[in-house]
Amino acid sequence: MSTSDRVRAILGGTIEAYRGEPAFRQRPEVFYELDRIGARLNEPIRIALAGTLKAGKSTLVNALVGQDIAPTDATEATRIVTWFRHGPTPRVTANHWGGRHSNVPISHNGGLSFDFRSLNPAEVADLDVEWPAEELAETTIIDTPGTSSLTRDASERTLRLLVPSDGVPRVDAVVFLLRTLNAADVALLKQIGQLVGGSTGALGIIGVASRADEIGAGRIDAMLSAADVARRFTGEMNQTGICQAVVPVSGLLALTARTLRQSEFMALQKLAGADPAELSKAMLSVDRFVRTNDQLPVDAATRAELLERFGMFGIRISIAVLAAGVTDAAALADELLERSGLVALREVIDQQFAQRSDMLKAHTALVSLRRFVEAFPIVATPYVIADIDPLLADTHAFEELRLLSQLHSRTTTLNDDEVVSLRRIIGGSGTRPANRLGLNPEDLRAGAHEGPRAAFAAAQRWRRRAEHPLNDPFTTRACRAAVRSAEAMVADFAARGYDFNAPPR
Ligand SMILES: Nc1nc2c(ncn2[C@@H]2O[C@H](COP(=O)(O)OP(=O)(O)O)[C@@H](O)[C@H]2O)c(=O)[nH]1
Ligand SMILES: [Mg+2]
Repeated sequence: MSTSDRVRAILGGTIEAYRGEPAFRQRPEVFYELDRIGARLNEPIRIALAGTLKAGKSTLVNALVGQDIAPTDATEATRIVTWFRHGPTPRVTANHWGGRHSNVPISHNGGLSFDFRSLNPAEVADLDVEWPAEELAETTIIDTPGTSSLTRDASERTLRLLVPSDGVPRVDAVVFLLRTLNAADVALLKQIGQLVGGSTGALGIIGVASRADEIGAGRIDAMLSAADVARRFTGEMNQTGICQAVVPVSGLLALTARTLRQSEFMALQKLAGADPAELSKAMLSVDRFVRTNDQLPVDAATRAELLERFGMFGIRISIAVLAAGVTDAAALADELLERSGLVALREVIDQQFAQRSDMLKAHTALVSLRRFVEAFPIVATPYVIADIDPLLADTHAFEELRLLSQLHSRTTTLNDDEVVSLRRIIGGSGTRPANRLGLNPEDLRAGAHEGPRAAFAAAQRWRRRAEHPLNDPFTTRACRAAVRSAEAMVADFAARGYDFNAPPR
């Protein structure tokens, strides 16, 4: 039985138990809540974007969806938690605090904006945006108001979502955007980390060094310095033991790449063909770039529009790419997307969240259910908890997730190479066998023996390493987890009849 099925079984038993309690039979809200916990197991994984004000959260939502649907900058809507889900037609609903729902008119001028004239934002608990974007089919994305000491109300709304007082998780994973690493950010991150992982460590937070194109003041090597900053972030955030990975991303560049217009491509091409001396003078600063200048082949208004969409770094990079011989808009878009960091972020999201989405959702359901039966105690409460706790403790995938975050901050007696290979085998670079074993997918084709051999060797090696007399308890625990991960692959390989790229049975 899969972990999700076991969670469903526990939930079914719990619902029966509440039905058997006279005190609860007439309380539909209790059953509504239990149904909701179960329904979430079948829904897309929920990923929230959080971080300080103007960190670039809404822009990154748009970049991930590939469309301009999240309002950016300080409009009313950016002060409210907004859910972006897949739906057949565009629709925006405001959920009011009292439980009332109302339809919000959508207006389109460049980006999407919500018409709040008939609404009082203070009365709105959250906004629900349904949108027919393929990217949302398997992921629900939640945009949150920035956290800052200056906007208490917005910060509280975000905290209520990410660290709810009832302890019932509303989201499965968090992408946390940071431009700097200050004490307030770290404190919030820690608070979130405690909840996301229950009391036993984080189960899904990725750090993003955001607006990465601005880090090098728009210079062409900006993304390189952004990678340095991300490494420093990673180092410092690893000390906190909260994030599994930190990636530098420019949401602006990614969104522009995904929505590049032919007219923009043509304007950039004209600029790339301008007199080099004139062009480099104009590119010295933002002010110069948007100034009236008859020597440039593109008028000032168009240059200002380019600046808004690409940023100075994006324009520099585009001109360099065009000068290097790229001749069509699609190739330029690919190049920009790659450099934006979005491709890398998507890969990390896939490795850390999407491949584990069933496990993350099962974890959320177990933690939610545990809180629920404690909050509404019945005779069966201790029995339900007795079912949940061993599942939380024994499910190997949960242990992998806990270890992945703890390995950063805990000292072990493993050397650096061992840490790298241990992280990999417990799924730190993806949960597929090729990822875990560091093999090419071709090595795992039908009839090849590299896969089972590597998995078997890994199981033996980690078993020996687990028995080393100088291990501390944490090191032993991590090595034993690696043994279990390797053994699971050996078993899985055998079950697939040695066609290792076949789907698991
Ligand atoms: N240069 C640059 N600007 C960005 C980037 N992401 C967002 N911005 C700008 O920063 C401002 C705030 O962005 P927004 O997405 O609304 O931030 P939020 O408050 O975190 O949702 C907007 O003017 C964006 O155009 C980025 O990656 N690079
Ligand atoms: Mg925003």
